[in-house]
Amino acid sequence: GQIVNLADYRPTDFVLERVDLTFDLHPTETKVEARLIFHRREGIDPKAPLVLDGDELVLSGLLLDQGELPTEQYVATPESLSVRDLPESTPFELTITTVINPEANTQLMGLYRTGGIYCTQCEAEGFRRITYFPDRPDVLAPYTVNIIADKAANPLLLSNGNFLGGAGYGEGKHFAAWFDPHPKPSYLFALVAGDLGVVEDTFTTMSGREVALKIYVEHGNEPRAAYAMDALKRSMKWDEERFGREYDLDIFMIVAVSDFNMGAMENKGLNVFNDKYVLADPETATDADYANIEAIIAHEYFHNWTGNRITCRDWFQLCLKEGLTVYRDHEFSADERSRPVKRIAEVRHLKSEQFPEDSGPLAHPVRPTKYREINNFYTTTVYEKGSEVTRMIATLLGRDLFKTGMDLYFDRHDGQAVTIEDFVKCFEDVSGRDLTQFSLWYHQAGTPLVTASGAYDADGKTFTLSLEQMMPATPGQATKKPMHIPLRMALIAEDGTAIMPASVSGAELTDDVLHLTAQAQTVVFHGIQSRPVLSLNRSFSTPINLQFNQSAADLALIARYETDHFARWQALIDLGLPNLLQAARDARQGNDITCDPAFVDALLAAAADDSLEPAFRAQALALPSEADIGRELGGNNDPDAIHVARRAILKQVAEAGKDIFAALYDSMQTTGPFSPDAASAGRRALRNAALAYLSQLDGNPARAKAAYDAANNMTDLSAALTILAHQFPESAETAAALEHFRDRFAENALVIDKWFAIQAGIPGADALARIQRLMETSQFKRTNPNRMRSLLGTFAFANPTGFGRADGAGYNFLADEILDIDQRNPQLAARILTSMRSWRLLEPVRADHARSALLRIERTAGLSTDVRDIVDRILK
Ligand code: DPP
Ligand code: ZN
Repeated sequence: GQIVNLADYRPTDFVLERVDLTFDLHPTETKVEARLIFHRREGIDPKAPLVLDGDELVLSGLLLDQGELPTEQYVATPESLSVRDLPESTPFELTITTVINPEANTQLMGLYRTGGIYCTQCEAEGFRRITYFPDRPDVLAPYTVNIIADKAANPLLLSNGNFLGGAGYGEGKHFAAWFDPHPKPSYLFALVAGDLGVVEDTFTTMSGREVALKIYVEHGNEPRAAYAMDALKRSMKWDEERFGREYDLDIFMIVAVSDFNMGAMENKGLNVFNDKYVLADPETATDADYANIEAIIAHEYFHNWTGNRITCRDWFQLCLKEGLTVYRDHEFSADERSRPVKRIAEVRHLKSEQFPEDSGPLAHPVRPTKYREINNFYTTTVYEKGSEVTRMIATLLGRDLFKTGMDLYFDRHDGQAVTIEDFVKCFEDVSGRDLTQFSLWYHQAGTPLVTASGAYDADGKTFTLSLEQMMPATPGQATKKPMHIPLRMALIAEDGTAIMPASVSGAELTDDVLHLTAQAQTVVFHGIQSRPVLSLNRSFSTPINLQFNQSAADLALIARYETDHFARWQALIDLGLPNLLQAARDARQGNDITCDPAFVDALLAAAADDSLEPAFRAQALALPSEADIGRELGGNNDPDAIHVARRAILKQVAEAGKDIFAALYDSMQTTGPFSPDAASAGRRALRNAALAYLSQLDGNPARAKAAYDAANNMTDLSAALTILAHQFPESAETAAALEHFRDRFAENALVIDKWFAIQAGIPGADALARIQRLMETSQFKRTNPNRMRSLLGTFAFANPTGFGRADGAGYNFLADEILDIDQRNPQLAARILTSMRSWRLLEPVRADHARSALLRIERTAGLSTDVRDIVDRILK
């Protein structure tokens, strides 16, 4: 675990011209022959050796231009191969043979086995587990791949690019050859072999080329890939229409596998997916699953241009491909669904996942400058905040100029491995804007705090807005410079109409974007005829914490009249949050819990407003989570008090809204055959929100049980089961429903994951015993990442009272599990361990327990670099 520094970047000494790989597949002894053609870069010392990366490799053969090499000419260790006395200026060919064991590869990095098939995952540094190689993203080459395997077990032999041909190979074997003409880095290499079912379609690109589309799934699952195929075709079309990007091979393949560390992987022409993000049908997938499939299919497809055609110079630039591609998939989903509802979901996710990261010990810049383990930088900061930064560039430039900048980026850098500076330069060049200050968003970690206050002067007809920004300290960055913060805003009159100022001084205002660039700024709006209500940070134009003490009446006015529906939702949240925070303090003190009627009225008015989309109303009714409340409280947190407080507020809303919820529960019923479209999903979400409130009031499980029995799709079924389990964990109805659910879906691993997750989220101190019982069941599978995330991940990330019980048993349990998982799959262990990143916000007794559990991990010998890096940073 050496620390890698951005400042140390330099190009390789040798240029890789081409790659020719031959795999002789075997479950435990796969032979890999890599023929690599290099030449020494101009100006490089003729004595400099060629040094290649490895990871747990054993060299079993090495040839230079097909001749044996004397052993004194090279040094091979599991981590590297170094060859000296290589030709000074002419190209040469190295032939490297390694033998690897896919069956024993429990890290799921490199070549491994899942569900009887061979599959690869090479991002970020998995290729070096296959062969010795310059395993870094700025080494691009065309690849030829030959695959030899037992024909009966592996009728399918797939790799990147276009299919060249195949034939029998004797002894029951056959082979296939693939050629990828697009130079690519090793992290985009993929190989899949085995016996799978396929769903096929075609797509005709904008220039009229026909592309074969194939989605490979386990036999029997073919019908469940139809939605993914539909999403793929819509993605291909959208990228042509919105960004002018056309697909560039004859074939595009997706393979769904059941053991996968991440969501999916954009390997050139051969995406490999966690099957959770491919498979769906009404009986087994929720509306959220459908939305995720659509988004992730799009995301990986969009990488073909933002990531593959133009890739990263080094891993510090990860946000170059990820932030940009997340932004692109967000825009796609917004166009395909409801833009404001999509934005609300994005901001909820950003605040619940990225904000805690950015304010805790794991905070890092969107473009970091050092890392110890790159696997730990596939974070919400790089992805989601990276997307927000891209969105802000689009906000600063406007939609058309942003598109022009993207066109320039594609033209200028196609085929290259580039940096964030190269990307930003394109937008400076097309706009003439200096983005130096703006670029601090890439370099300064932490969520800016913006404080705002407004004053209306009726005599002078002015509205004065005072803005101040504060950048919190983060690890390694004590002091920071003021940022360029683009705040969308509107001024609204008491009657709900928009107020247009005659002029503005003290800040640049372009359309509805106010530019905060200094540490403090006083902005004066002139010609304001009546007291305005300010709606600030519309559509969450900038990812900040905003401190702006608006009256409940002003917030209610925004909630009622804002034309930006995101801002309406934000106003409802801002109305509700102080109530939740006060309730948590009161619960801690044993006081009565009360709730401001202005909030309840505004919330119920939105819930009952038929002019609003049902999905929007459901988002309004979903109050901030317990973890959100804890983050807003900001310290000395008692998860039990937060839980009691939130439940009490929910109940008060339920009481006041009883009739509205009963009416919604009836009227939002969808009829006819199931459709996963956004409007139908919104109706289901609103209906199930109403059901959850009504069940709070009932105090018994009858209504939820009836909903469970009546459900004819997984969205309704799992919603009812969640209400049963989380609100009535001890009831006979819940036990019966859980058993029924398990038996009905016993054959479907993805549904059984839901069964585990729902139970892992049941609040209360007995959660741990439940988790331990579930780990004893025959359905529990330690080696499957989805299963581990469903059970342990849900427990640690989404069950604050169960995981954070006062005696520390939850933290201790997790520590044991992390140490165990780390033996097999360090990446997964490190990811689940990040659930402890906010331990310093806990009240002292729990914080002490958490620290002890973390110290126990830290003091364990033989930790992976992944876990070592996270635990050290969390404790620092
Ligand atoms: N590059 C992958 C992605 O698209 C990482 N698994 O997110
Ligand atoms: Zn990605």
